[in-house]
Amino acid sequence: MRQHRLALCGEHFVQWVPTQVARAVAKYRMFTADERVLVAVSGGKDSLALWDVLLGLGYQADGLYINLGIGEGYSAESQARAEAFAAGRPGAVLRVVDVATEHGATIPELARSRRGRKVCSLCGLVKRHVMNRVAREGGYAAIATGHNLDDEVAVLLQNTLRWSVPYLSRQAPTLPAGPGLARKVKPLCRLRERETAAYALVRGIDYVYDECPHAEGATTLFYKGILNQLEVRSRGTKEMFYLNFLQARAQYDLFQAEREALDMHPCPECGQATTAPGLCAFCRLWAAPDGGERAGSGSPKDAAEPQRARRTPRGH
Ligand code: Q46
Ligand code: ZN
Repeated sequence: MRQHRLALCGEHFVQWVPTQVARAVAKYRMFTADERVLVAVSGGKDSLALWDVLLGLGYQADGLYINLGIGEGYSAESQARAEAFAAGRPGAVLRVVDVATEHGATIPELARSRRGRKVCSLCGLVKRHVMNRVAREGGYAAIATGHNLDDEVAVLLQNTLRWSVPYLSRQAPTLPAGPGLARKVKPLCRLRERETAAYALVRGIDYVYDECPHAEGATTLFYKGILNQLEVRSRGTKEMFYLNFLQARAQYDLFQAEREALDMHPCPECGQATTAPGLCAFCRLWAAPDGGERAGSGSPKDAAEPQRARRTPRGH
């Protein structure tokens, strides 16, 4: 790990990763040992590595798998990996939500019936809603997602190039709870993608290697490529860009006006917070044939964000 000037063998690497996660959990006040955490697991390396680390650290971490009905068996295979992971850890609880069973359509079916809406945008909206609902109903203090440093930096670059203040204001390792919204945390935010992959491999975690078919060509991947090139020229660029952003944000209380201007109120249908007048975006989606508001291209890797009108497409 050139950016840390550190080289570890497998045995010591899988001890080092949890120390980094524990440090991030404490530094960004994500949750305490007394609080229950809901880990959003996709069957991929990041989320399963996260669940593995949190269980190993002794946190009360349950998993949530959301079956989106994607691809020729992609969702089924992902669910199988998540279930196999849970089955191999005595006491681990995996909650499963099947979107088609609960709401009557898979994500691709929903996208087909809502012409003009991008699959990833709809998918992110549905996942955020389901995560919040399960967290509320289950009494979880926080929802943890497997976003790593590369994910965070790529989204930060996208949002910065557009000076998309609404999204920049919500990019943080910990987003506090709001009315009807659980706290959202990203305990892997200081680990690189290759580090979470290495951790999963050394730990023998069986994860889905394939990306979601809809992730192909996603703009996030393009920005990750650019950042990797920058990193070759200047080691540590990713950490510098992300950590200095967080520091400036805290030091100068950036985005305070934006946060204060947010008019969040509970959706009359589902109770989750929204800035939209009347029903939230999720409830409008299933209520109206055209799905209510328009959406942009969306971000392939879902993240934590209040349900609100999407002014620009770079939600994270
Ligand atoms: S699952 Fe959903 Fe992602 Fe697939 S459809 Fe797009 S948002 S790419 S993280
Ligand atoms: Zn609603």
